Amino acid sequence: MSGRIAPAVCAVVLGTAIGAGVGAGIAWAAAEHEVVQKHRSFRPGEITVAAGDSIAFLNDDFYDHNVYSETPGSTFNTGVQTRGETTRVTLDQPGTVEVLCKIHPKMKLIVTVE
Ligand SMILES: [Cu+2]
Repeated sequence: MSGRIAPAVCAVVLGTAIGAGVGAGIAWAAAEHEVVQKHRSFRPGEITVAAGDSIAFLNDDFYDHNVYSETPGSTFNTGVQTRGETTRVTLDQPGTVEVLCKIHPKMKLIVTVE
């Protein structure tokens, strides 16, 4: 082999490192996801994120919104957001998080935190 590592060996080593990292709950690089509030609804209406990721809630609507969650372990309240405002929320607890708007009861976002 004269000092070189075969590609197949590299792939196995990399795969093992990633597997160990996930198993230990290590956050590699927390991602940010965007959810837009438009026409009195969340877009998208469902999103899957990794624990430790953040969601940027952008109000791109003609109305004020007030995003919140009362899901145990993932409670938050952005307060009233006016048009053009973005508020970031970090979700650390794996599970299903129900996100609602205090101003518009029909608005609902389901976040799956893995
Ligand atoms: Cu709203």
